Amino acid sequence: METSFAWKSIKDYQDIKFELFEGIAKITINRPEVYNAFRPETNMELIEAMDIARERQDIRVIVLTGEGDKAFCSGGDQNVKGKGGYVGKDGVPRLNVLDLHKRIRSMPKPVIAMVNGYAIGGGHVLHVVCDLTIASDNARFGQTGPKVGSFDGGFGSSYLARHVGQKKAREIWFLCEQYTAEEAEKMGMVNKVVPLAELEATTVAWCRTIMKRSPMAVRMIKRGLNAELDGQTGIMEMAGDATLMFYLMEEAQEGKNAFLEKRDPDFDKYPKFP
Ligand code: S0N
Repeated sequence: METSFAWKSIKDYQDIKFELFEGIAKITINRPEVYNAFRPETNMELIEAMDIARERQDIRVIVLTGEGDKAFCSGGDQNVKGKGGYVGKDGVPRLNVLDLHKRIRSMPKPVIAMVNGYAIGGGHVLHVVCDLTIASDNARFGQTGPKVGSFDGGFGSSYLARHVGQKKAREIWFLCEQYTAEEAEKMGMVNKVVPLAELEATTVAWCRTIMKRSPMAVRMIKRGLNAELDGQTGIMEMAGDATLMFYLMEEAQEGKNAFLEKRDPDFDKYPKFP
């Protein structure tokens, strides 16, 4: 099994690392001294990296992880929690991790959480929002909100309940206990558990398999699975991709060409599928 990969930096940041290997973008929260807790600046950098990963043609899959072998992410940085959110260097309180959730959710490429330790609080929500979770055997999962004065009633609850069921989701939030990687896998919120030493190799292997699949088919599956939960926004995302595919058809091009050529479009020549 390969154990090291030639990750190349895409862009330098303060709180994160953003690297590329083959078609895989790896985004690492790089604040190990606080178990990779996020502050507003961390989320701003994560959001920018996600936007770059969305745009770049040479990126097919995104992996989100944390630096070191202790934590994936321990949620909001309690040192900068103020009234109204987490306070950045500009003095403004923000809950901008929600903008990151939206980016991950609407990313037209798979986002894989590579959980290498604690996924706690907002860090737990981050792995929940990702499309797949691959965890090391030392990983621990749990919510802390009702213990430390926060909660996520958004994806961190409703999407979690789609993974583990309503009763278990309520248990996770009401009790604020921690769960082993094995327990999390049994509950259905983790796809695979591997020894820590094999975590990256396994994740890269899964990415390579996904990259052999049709990007459009994978994209549409993500849209379809999201649409069930995301209401009008989910329908809009899926309909947007249907429009994208329609634009690729001659039938749509005939409409545009007819307009530019100042003639009536001839749609009769296109098949009417039963
Ligand atoms: C992770 C835990 C369980 C690890 O325990 P352990 O092994 O005993 O290590 P510690 O000594 O506790 O930690 C090591 C060092 O790391 C620092 N640290 C850890 N977590 C944080 C943190 N979140 N913020 C700041 N520092 C942290 C420790 O202080 C320690 O440093 P030193 O060595 O210098 O003392 C344990 O650490 C733990 O329970 N951590 C806190 C987990 C937590 O409660 N996180 C916050 C939960 N709330 C949120 O995430 C907010 C969510 C949110 O903002 C939100 C709101 C609306 C909608 C969505 C969200 C969302 O985020 O999703």
